[in-house]
Amino acid sequence: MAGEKSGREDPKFRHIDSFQDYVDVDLARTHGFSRSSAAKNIDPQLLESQHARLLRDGFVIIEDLVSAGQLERLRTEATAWLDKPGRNSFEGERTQRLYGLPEKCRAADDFIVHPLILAHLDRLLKPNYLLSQAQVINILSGSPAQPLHTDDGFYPWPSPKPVLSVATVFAIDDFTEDNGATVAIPGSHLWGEGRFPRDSDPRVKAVMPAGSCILFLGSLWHGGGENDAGESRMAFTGQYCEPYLRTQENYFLSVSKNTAARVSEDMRRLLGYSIHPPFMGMVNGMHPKRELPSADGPSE
Ligand SMILES: O=C(O)CCC(=O)C(=O)O
Repeated sequence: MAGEKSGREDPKFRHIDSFQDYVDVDLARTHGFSRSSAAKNIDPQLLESQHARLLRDGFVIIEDLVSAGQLERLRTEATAWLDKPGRNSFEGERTQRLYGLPEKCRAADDFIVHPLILAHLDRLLKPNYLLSQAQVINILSGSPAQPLHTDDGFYPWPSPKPVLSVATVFAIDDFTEDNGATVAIPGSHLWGEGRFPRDSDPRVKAVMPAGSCILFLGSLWHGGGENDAGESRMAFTGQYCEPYLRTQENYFLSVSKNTAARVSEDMRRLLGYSIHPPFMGMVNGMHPKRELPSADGPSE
C-alpha cells in the first residue's frame, strides 16, 4: 500500500536479505576457516581434465597416487586389526572391513588427505567438507559381488542429486579382472528418480595397479566386485560429504581428542573440528578446536 513502510526500512523488522551472505561468512575470531592448500601444487590442466571426466562419467581412475612404501605401511597397520569376517551381506560376509581408521591407522592419513584428492574435493564440495567414513576393505576370495548402490542414497534428495558426497577406492593390491575390482555403471550419477540398475546397463571394472584410485561421485552406482581369484583384494576407501550433512562414522566418539589434536590440520578439519558457517559444529557457542588438549587448539 502506498506510503506503508516495508520491513526493510523499519529497523525493528530485522531480517536476512540473502542466505549466501548468511552461510558464507566466517564469524570465528580465533579459529578462522582452514582451507586445504592442496590445489597449490597440482597441475591445473590435469585437475581440469580429471574433473571433466568425473562430471561426465561419474568417476575417474587415477594411477600412481601413492608409493609402495605408503601402501605397505597401511597394509601392515590394517592387517593387525583385520581379524573378523564381514558384518552383513551388503558389506559382504566374506569381506573384512576396518572402521574407525583415523584412530587406529596413522598410515591412512596419506590416503585420506592425499593432495590430489583434496584438490578435487575443493572443487566439488563446500569448504569444511567432512570425512564421512574411511575403511580398509579386504575382499576375500570366494566373495560374491556386492550389490550395486550409491553412496548418497541415505540423503533424501530427489535424483539426479547435486554433488553431496564423493568417494575414493585406492587399490592396495592390484585390482584385476577377477579379484573384486570395484564395478561401476558409467553415467549412472545422472540418472533420475526411480532409475535403478538393469542387467543390460554397461558396467566397467576398475582394473588398476596398486597405488591407483577410482574417484567417484556419491550418486554413481557401483560396488565391490566378485572375487574368485584365490587371493584377497585389499583397498582403502574414503567417503567425504558436504559440511552440513551427517557423516556415516561418528568420529567425535571414535577418535580421541588427543589424536584429533595431533593429526594434520587437514585431517582435523575433515574429522569435524571445523565450522560450517555460521555456526554448524559449534561447542557451547565456540569453535570445536577449543575442546582439544594443547591450550585452545593449534593456532593458525
Ligand atoms: O570395495 C569396493 O570396491 C567398493 C566398496 C563399496 O562400494 C562399499 O562398501 O560401499
